[in-house]
Amino acid sequence: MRKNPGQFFSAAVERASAPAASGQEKRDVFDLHSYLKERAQIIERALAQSVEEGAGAAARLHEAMRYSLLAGGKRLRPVLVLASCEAVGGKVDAAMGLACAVEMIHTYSLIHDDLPCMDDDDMRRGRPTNHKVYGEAIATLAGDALLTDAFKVLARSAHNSAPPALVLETIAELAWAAGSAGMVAGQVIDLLGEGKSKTVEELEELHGKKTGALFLASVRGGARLGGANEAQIESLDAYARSLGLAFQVVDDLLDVQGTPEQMGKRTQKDVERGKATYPAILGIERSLDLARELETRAHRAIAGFGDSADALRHIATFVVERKL
Ligand code: GRG
Repeated sequence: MRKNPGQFFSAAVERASAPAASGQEKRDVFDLHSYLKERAQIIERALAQSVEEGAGAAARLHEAMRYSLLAGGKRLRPVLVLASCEAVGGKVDAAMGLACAVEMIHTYSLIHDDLPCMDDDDMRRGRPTNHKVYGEAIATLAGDALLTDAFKVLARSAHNSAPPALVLETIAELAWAAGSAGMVAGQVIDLLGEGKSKTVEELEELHGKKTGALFLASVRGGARLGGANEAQIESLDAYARSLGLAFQVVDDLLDVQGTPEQMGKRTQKDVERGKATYPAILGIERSLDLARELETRAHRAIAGFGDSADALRHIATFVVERKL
């Protein structure tokens, strides 16, 4: 289905790496393409180790978990974990457990979201959805296991690489972001709101929970594990909130403007399911303006950081310019 995802990915990365406005020459040397490629490789290796191939009765479960977890994807959330850690001068090893945990939770949410009882989708990340290959029961359990094991992976990092007190705080924040106050709440609001109109404020609340909370936990957690002080976390918090919302505005636009080949999944879903979206409420042009405004806000939030935050700056641009 997805013919050449790299083509679209590279184009957006090139724009995000393009020379910035005058006065920002120092940032032009940053090569986002190489950065994302190198980070994705480290993350892929760590993820493959986080969910090992099972034996015996559980082999099928582990196969289903790995099928979706190692199916590619942009790896945006774990990259944000590592970039936030480095932005405050931390070493990526300290945040690798969190990087794996957020991607495992994200993957569980995609598997469950694709189930017939939710969005009922056949394609994800350019391949058949988990339940199409393994059946609904195993897909549900693969999602459950990814969610649970995510916290095991994060908790274990306290022994290996990060101060236990910081890991504990990060576990609590990640549980909040993924649970009944965050992502799951957002999903419920989304499902119950189908066919009903929404204001821009209501849409912001929905997406703040459904997708924004995990972005927020990724950035805040990565920074915390990297040794950030309160002021740095506050600035990065503002960055993450703008970035998460920009991501969602662009996601809505891509659902209208993208093709299944480009996206590796079905498009035009929001209209079909009667979901309120930014383009439906604001129109295409104003939605694009909003995404750019949010990108500017994200950049402004971390203006006080030095070169160590260049990756975060370029990622904000990439999120708005992306075509998948
Ligand atoms: C089932 C509890 C539960 C929650 C589901 C996140 C979510 C809530 C559903 C995913 C459906 C969806 C399309 C949400 C919109 C934004 C989003 C999360 C898109 C997918 O994220 P990407 O683009 O995906 O980062 P990749 O595949 O690149 O990782």
